[in-house]
Amino acid sequence: MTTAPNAQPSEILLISGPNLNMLGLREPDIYGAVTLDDIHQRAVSFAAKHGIGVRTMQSNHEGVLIDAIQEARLWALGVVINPGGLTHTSVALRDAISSVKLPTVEVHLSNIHAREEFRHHSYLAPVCVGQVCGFGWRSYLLGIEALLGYLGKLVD
Ligand code: DHK
Repeated sequence: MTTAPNAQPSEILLISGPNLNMLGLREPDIYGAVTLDDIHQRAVSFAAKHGIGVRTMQSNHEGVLIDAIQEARLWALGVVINPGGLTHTSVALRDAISSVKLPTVEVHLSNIHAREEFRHHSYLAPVCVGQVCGFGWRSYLLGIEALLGYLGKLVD
């Protein structure tokens, strides 16, 4: 099947950064017991109810995340990202989000504002539509819901 030349994209990109491949094993008292694969399945089925596809990716490497964001400008409606520890360090990831101008929602499993002071600041938040944190794996679904609402793509 070919895609009409003026077809609108109907997919979003869900990105997870460093150490989030360890979910389920990693400090479950902070990050919960649900694996990233489970979160991805829940994200895909949630978005499908609104007629939207989700491409998922995780990397421990900053440059790979930047490449994914740059490529997403060619096909994605928007981005939901848990940047992991890069939240608090990465000017380059922030610049990638600014460059592509895709609406982006930042998500965190934990409430970063209630943790160590170095986690309170996000380099990405100012270039995102908004931030969801503190709701465990549900932060991902809330972030997707927020992005779809922002895009006017939520189905009642
Ligand atoms: C995940 C991480 O890996 C941390 O470095 C962040 C975030 C918080 C989360 O809560 O999902 O500080």
